Amino acid sequence: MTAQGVTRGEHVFKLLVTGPFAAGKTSLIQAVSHTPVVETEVDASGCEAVVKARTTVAMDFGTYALQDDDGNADVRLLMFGTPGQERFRFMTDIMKGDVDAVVFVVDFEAEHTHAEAGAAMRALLADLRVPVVVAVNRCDDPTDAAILARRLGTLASEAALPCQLIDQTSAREVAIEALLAVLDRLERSDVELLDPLERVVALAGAA
Ligand SMILES: Nc1nc2c(ncn2[C@@H]2O[C@H](COP(=O)(O)OP(=O)(O)OP(=O)(O)O)[C@@H](O)[C@H]2O)c(=O)[nH]1
Ligand SMILES: [Mg+2]
Repeated sequence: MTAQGVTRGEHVFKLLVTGPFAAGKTSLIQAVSHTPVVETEVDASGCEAVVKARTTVAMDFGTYALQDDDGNADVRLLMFGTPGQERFRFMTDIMKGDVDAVVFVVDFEAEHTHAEAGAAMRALLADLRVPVVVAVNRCDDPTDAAILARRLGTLASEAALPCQLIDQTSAREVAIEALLAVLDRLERSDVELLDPLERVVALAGAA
């Protein structure tokens, strides 16, 4: 188990937020983080600059905490976002240690990225063997999101969410889905949590 209790009763999980260039990884972390986001965006150059003005060159870091009724943080997600450009792929290798779940972000409308995204996602999951949540950005239809996720290579049991990652509520749903995937895996592997799953699900509903 990679989760560590930082204070009594607190659980900390590490999420790796990754996916193709311009999929919406930084947007997700910016939308949900409860702490100022550490980001490493610089002006894009070459053909990337046509797609968007700024691009991540090292990592994004943000946090998301779920609190109980007394305002104590019971669960904290540490979200590490990778760059999307191929030339920075080594950053993913640096950041993927001790990950509890992967949030794989893909832009539904950027069809030209999907084949390569699928290959990268499958390789990553074969290596890490952790739960994945596919965040299908710029998509409103759960069926479309599920079909794309299956095409990328997920199992039917793995979560695929349609989302608009510039929207806080939508991005939060993705973060909570990732937490539920982590907890589900912990339950299946009989790793003891101090608090039962039901409590965290209730907290997620109240967030
Ligand atoms: N309309 C719309 N735009 C979005 C949405 N999510 C992200 N964007 C925009 O898409 C662009 C790319 O988003 P980023 O979050 O920078 O993408 P990224 O995956 O971090 O990109 P790299 O780090 O360069 O790989 C930005 O201009 C965002 O504002 C969305 O849900 N709807
Ligand atoms: Mg980025």
